[in-house]
Amino acid sequence: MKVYDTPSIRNVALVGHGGCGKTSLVSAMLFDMGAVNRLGRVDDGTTATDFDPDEIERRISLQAALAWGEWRKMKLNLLDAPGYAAFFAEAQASLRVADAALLVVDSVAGVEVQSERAWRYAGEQGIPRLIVVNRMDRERASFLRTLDSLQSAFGRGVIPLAIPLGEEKGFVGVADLLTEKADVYSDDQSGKFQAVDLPAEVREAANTWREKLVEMVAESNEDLMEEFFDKGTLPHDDLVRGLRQAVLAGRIFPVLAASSGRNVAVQPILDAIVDLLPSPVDRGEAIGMDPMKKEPTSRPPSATAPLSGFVFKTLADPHAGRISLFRVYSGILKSDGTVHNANRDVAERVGALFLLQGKNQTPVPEIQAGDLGAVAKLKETQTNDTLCDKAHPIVYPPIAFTEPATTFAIEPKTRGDEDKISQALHRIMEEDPVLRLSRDAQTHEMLLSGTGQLHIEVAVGKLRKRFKVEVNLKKPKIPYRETIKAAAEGHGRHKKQTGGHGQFGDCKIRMRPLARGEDFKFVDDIFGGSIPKNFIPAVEKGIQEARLKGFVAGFPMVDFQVELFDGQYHDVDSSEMSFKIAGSLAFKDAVARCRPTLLEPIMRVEIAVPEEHAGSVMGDLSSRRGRPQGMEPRGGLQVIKAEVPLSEMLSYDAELTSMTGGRGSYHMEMSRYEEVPGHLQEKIVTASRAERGEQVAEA
Ligand SMILES: Nc1nc2c(ncn2[C@@H]2O[C@H](COP(=O)(O)OP(=O)(O)OP(=O)(O)O)[C@@H](O)[C@H]2O)c(=O)[nH]1
Ligand SMILES: [Mg+2]
Repeated sequence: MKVYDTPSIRNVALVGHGGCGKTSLVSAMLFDMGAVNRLGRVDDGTTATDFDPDEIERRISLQAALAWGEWRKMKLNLLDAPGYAAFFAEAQASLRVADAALLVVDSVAGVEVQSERAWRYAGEQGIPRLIVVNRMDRERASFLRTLDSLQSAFGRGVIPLAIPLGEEKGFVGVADLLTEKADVYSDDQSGKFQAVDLPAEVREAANTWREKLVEMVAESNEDLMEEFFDKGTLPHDDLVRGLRQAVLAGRIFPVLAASSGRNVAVQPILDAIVDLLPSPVDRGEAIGMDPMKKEPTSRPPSATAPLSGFVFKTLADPHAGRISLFRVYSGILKSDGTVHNANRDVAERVGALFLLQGKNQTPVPEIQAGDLGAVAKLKETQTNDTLCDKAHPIVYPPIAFTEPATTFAIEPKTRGDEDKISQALHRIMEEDPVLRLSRDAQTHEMLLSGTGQLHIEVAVGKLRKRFKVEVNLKKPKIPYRETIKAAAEGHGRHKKQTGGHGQFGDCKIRMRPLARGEDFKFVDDIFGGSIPKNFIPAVEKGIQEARLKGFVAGFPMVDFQVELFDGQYHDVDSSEMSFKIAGSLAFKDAVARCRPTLLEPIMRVEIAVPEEHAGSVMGDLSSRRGRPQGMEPRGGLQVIKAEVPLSEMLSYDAELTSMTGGRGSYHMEMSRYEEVPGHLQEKIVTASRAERGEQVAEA
C-alpha cells in the first residue's frame, strides 16, 4: 500500500443541503478515479459512503463518511457529510479536518438553508471553497439562476470556472474557461468524454465569463494586475497560479457544473481539487494548547515533526467495536505502537491502522502528516481527543458541535429496561456527540435531546436495531417552577408532648422575592440566641425541603430569600428534627401570603427561513406566545429571533418543517424563567395535581 506524503494530499469535505447529490457525487468521483469499479447509486443502496442500513433504507446520509481515491498522483480524501439539518454536526466534524469545502448545490433549488449554513461554517473555519452546481440534468435546471442565487448569497467572489453545455436532459458536458475547450461526455455514465473546440452556441458566454474570471484574478494580485493592464489578459499559467492563490485566500470561489447521477463533468471537479485547493502544507501550522504549560503551541504539517492527530469521528459498531477516524496533523502515526491521549493523559495502544472506503478498510503500516485514516478499538479515546507524542504534548481545540434543539422523554416499552437503554444510548452517544441523555431532577423523566425529531428517531432506531431495546417517545414534561411576588412573615411551631422526651421548635421567618435566577438564599438574622446556633441549619434544611416540594402545583420554589429572625427553644425538648419541622411549617405559613405563582422556561429561538415563509412563521410564533426580537437577512434567508415559552415549542420541529416545506431550520436555548400568565396557570395546576394523584377539588 502506497504511503502518500503531505503535499500529495487533498482533504475535501462535501457539504450542502439535503439531497443535492453529495453522496452520488462522491460515488461518481470514486468511480472516475478507479477507486471503485462500479458507479454506486443512492437509490440502489450501493454507494461507498451511505453504508449504514438506516441510510440505505431512508436514502439519506445520516453520518459523515470517508472515502479516497488517487487523481493525478494525489490522494483525494473525500468526506461525505449529510445535508439534513438534524445531522449538521457531521458536517461540522468534516469541515474541521478538511482543508477545503466542496459546496454542492442543486441546479433547480439553488442556495438552500443548509447550503448557507455549511458555507458560513466553512468560512468560520477559514477554509477555501469550491462550488458545484449539481444535478444539471434535472427538469428546470438552470445554471445561471443558480449562479445568481449563489452570488447574492455569497458575494461576487463566486465565479464560474466552467459553464454547462446544455441543461436538463440536454446537459452533455462543460466548457472550461481556463483551457477554452469543451468536454462532451458519453451518455452511458462511464465518464468518458471527448475534448472539442468551444461549440458556437456557448462561445460568447464563455468569453464573457472568462473575462470576468481573468479580471477577478488580476484584481486579487498586484503583479498580475500590472500584467493584465499591459496585455489586456493573462497567460494561462499565470492565470492558474493567480487563481489558486485567490482561492486559497478565500477571495474567489470557483463554480463548476455537473451531474453526479449521470457522471457528467465530474472529472473537472477532480482536476480543480488537485489544481486549486490547498494541500495540508498550504494550510500551515496547526494550533493547539500545550496541556502542561497551558499555553498555545503549534505543529508544522510535516512528517518529521513530533506526532499529533485529532479524532473527529467515532463509529460504535456493536460487532467490530469502536472505530476512531482521525487526521494526523504532524509526524507519522504507525500501526502497532503506543500514543499519548493528551486530553485524558493516558497511553493508548494503537493496533492496525487503515484507510476507509466508506466501511471498507484497507490496512496501512503508517499514516503521515496531513492524511486521514482510522484505527479500531482504542480504549479511552473519544471524538474530539488529541493523540500525540508523549514527550511533545498538544491538545487541539474540540469541535464546537451544535447544541440540541429538541428534547423527548423516553420510556422503555418493557419495564426494567432503563439500565439497558442508558448503556446502549451511551454507546450511541460515542458516535453521536450531539445527543444528550439526562434525567430531569424535577420531573424524573429520562430525556433524550437532539437537533430535531429526525435525529432522535434515528437514535431510537439504532437502539432497536443494534441493541434490541424498544422505547416510547413522548413529549417531555415542562420543568415549571414556583416563586413568590410579595414579602410576608411566617411562623412555625412544632410541639409534641409524648411521655418523657418531648419535641419543641419554634421559628419566625420573613420571606421576600429575589431577582429571577437567584434561586434561594437563607439569612440568619437571629440576635440574642432565641434559637441556638446549632439548630439554625436544621431550620434551613426544613425550609429547603419544603420549597423543593413547592406550594402551588408541586414544582420547586425559587428566587426568594428567607430571613430567620426569631424563635424559641426548649432546653430538653428541642432537637434538630423539631426545628426542621418548624422551618417547613413557617415556610408554608409565610408562602400563602407571599402571592405565590408559577414560572415557566422561556427559550431564545432563532429560526432561519426563506423570505417567502417569514410572514407565516412570524404569525405562527405569535400564536405560541412568542415575542419577536428582530429579523435580519443572512445569506438569502431571513433569520427570525424570538423568545417563546418552552411549552409552546414541544413539537415545533415537525410544524416548522410542514410550514416551510423542510426549508426552515431552528435552534433554541434556554433563556430564563418567567411568570406563567394567570389564565394558563389553572390548567397547569390541575394537570399537575391530577398527575400526583391529589384531589383536584381542593383547588
Ligand atoms: N436527476 C439527478 N438526480 C440525482 C443526481 N445526483 C443524485 N441524484 C438523486 O438525488 C437524490 C439524492 O442524492 P444523494 O446523493 O443521496 O444526495 P445527498 O446530497 O448525498 O443527500 P444527503 O446526504 O441526504 O443530504 C437521489 O435520489 C439521487 O439518485 C443528478 O445528478 N441528477
Ligand atoms: Mg448523502
